[in-house]
Amino acid sequence: MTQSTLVLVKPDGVRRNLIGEVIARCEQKGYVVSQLKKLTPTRELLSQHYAEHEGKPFYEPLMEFMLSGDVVAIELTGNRVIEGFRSLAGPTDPTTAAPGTIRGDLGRDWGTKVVQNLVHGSDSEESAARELALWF
Ligand code: D4T
Repeated sequence: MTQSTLVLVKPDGVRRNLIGEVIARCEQKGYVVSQLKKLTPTRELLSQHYAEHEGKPFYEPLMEFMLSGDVVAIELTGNRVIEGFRSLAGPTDPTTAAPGTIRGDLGRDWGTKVVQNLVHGSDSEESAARELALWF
């Protein structure tokens, strides 16, 4: 069951020159980069991407953060890649994400209103299909 997932290197990852590090971890795990692009996302694209979070206290800071610079969008492919990439990324909070994960090794709390956690990965097949259609 080959799957694809949407991986985003968020503006903090791009600013810190970690695009290659994120891609290297994906490729070393054995997943394949099927599509790749760097872009400045629009508010419209982000509001669709984060529709589930609209109205939450961290929504506006999240939008501002995601609009603060370029993002790299990646279609990553392989068997069970949706759960596989989320395992590589680690949990949302980089302070407690385990060492060995992208967020655990490379992220921390910077005291910002919204957590800056370097990457996004789709959380289900439905999300992956929806998000890949939005970004590619
Ligand atoms: P994404 O979607 O960006 O891969 O992150 P997660 O899957 O790990 O987390 P999410 O969708 O629940 O949250 C999106 C984004 O909002 C930030 N956030 C989230 C936050 O600052 N405070 C919070 O309480 C939550 C839940 C972090 C990621």
